Amino acid sequence: SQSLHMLAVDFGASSGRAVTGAFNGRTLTVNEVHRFSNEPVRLGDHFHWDFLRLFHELKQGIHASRRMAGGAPVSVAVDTWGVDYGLVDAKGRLAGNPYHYRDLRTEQVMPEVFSAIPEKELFRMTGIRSSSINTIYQLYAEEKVRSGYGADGLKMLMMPDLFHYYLSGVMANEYTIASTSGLLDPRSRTWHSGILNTLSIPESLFSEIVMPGTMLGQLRQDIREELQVPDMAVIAAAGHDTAAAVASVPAGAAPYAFISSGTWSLMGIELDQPALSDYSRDSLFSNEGGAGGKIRLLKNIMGLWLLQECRRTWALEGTPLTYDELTELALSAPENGSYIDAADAVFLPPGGMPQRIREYCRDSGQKVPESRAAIVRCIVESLALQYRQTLDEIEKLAGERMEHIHIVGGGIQNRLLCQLTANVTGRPVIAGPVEATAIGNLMMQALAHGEVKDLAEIRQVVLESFPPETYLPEDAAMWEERYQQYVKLFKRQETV
Ligand code: ADP
Ligand code: LRH
Repeated sequence: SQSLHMLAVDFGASSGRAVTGAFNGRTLTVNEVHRFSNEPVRLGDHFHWDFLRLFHELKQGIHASRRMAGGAPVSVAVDTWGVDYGLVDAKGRLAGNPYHYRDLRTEQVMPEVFSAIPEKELFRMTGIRSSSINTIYQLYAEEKVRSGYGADGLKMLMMPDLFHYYLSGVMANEYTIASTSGLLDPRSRTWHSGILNTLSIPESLFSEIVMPGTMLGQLRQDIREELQVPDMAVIAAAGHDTAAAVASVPAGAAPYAFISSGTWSLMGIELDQPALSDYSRDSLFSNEGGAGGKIRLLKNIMGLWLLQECRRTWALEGTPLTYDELTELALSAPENGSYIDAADAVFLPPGGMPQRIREYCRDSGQKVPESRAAIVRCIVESLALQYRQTLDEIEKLAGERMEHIHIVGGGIQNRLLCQLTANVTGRPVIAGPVEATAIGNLMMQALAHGEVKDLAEIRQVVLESFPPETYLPEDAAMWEERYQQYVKLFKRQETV
């Protein structure tokens, strides 16, 4: 066939998948050839990703892709969740197992970092909201890195770069994933040497930044032989999953806000220049690097992590429930009226989520959601209300009204959340595609192959290939009233 054949491997925080894509110049056809869960491991006092397992799953995906109808893929690209990394020594060995961003070792070092560079200053320098998950605090917590002891020849590779290195032997730091580190200057799009020097993080850890859509190299010969696959190019597409998802939002010309909905809800807009005002910082936005030279101004909202964790706790207690059953529960629950602030970092660590939600409601003077049904409803309504608050802030920052909200990712399978988002924001919600991240990864590969020319063309292809679904707002007056109660509970600064 004349189509371009590619493979995307997308590692989310809760699951991963290998998806083949055939692009015929106008539309993209995708096929999931491998899916796996991503289960972090607590080892001693720390929380890690199981990198070897994940690399094995990546190989399984590559192997499975060779049977793609019409011929094996000519290229592969990996994207992952943000902020995490591995350290590789001068001999190419992985120095220790990568930490999970929810590991708490960073919390103690944040005050130390702020005494060297005040938090407000750090935001002006990087455009990134301070959060204990950020690479900057993780690297600062690595004593051997800071003391320089044993750091000779070490390289820091963010997760997609790490996978690409072990696939191809080529080391690079790709821009979109590097932008999640909290160590880039968002204007020059390079490592911020002032910050590195002040924090004694050696510049030698970092490689030159490559832009999304860069050909890195070829699949190593031993891997090709092991997996019995033909030659494949390894491409730095958009290494950050959220950047890949945003690249594939099937948007037209009207102003819109996006929500990439999965473990996290990432809500924001695209800009040409970073928004570094105090208002932007106080409203908890980050300026991350996007495809096509864009800045993704977005907020990390706890997202469906809240539900994932309740589900995990209830399964441990002997009540395993599917996501559909959880939604049924929420639909059966009476009007709730108790809310949490779903952007609050207290919900970051794993464990005991139902109880933490109850305590949060109690401590903010609200009725305590006792039943499972009440908790699920509290989560879903609180997410929708948080989206509304974030939309208000986005419109202040952008100085214009957003006509629609595009939601992409696994979270759109929660139809109740899509409908409530439309109701609470009063805007049509355009939902899809579910696999936006893998699709964005594939289309950024097509860009690297020269088969599409820019973001606008990518979005047109996605719109034609994966028609989205629209949810229209309902019960506007009731939700406006609830929103007014909600903002009184969780107030933030109001002036731009
Ligand atoms: P990530 O990439 O962060 O691992 P995904 O995009 O795969 O996340 O989305 C995972 C989320 O999608 C889950 O937390 C869950 O809430 C939601 N989800 C998955 N399947 C369903 C389903 N059948 N019904 C409703 N929600 C679902
Ligand atoms: C979503 C995501 C998000 C990051 C978080 C660590 O998967 O990439 O954009 O902030 O993981």
